[in-house]
Amino acid sequence: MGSRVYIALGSNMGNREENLSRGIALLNDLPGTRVLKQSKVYETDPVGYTEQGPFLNMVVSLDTEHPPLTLLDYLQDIEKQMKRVREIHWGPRTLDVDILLIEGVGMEDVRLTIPHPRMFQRAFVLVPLRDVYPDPAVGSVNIEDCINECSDKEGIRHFADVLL
Ligand code: GSY
Repeated sequence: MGSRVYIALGSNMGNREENLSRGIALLNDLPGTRVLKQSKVYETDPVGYTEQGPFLNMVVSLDTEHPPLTLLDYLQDIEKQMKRVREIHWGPRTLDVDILLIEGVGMEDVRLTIPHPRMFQRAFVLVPLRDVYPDPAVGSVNIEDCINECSDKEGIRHFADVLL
């Protein structure tokens, strides 16, 4: 069915596990969409704006019948439903939902770039991606090699195998 998509989730406000759980349930409830795999849960030191609490980060794979920009609309709606508040740009958020990869798709649109333009520099994305991605490399880019070059790799801690 449709396209295989890899999505990153992050939360560092409120009940972080509950936010991730609810976000994944909302993804699975989207029409024509089915969540396939969930990564382990990682607690990660904030990257960028560092005066904020640690994140919980995960990656899920899903199949969807929607084209990329329609899926993006749905994801932004999920972030709204989660009452995402962002008083500081790059600051704390209840739930962040980002499209990383869509199999067979490379695109640059004002709203959406695929693959995600910063994903290969962020261990908080690549470590959970490695749990669910079927190959050791994305195209010609080896995931493990990228993780080793990420400046945030020391700030990633295993938090839980699965969400409760
Ligand atoms: O890009 C997503 C939001 N975000 C994160 C995040 O999810 N995890 C960590 N560790 N740092 C972050 N900085 C931002 S912005």
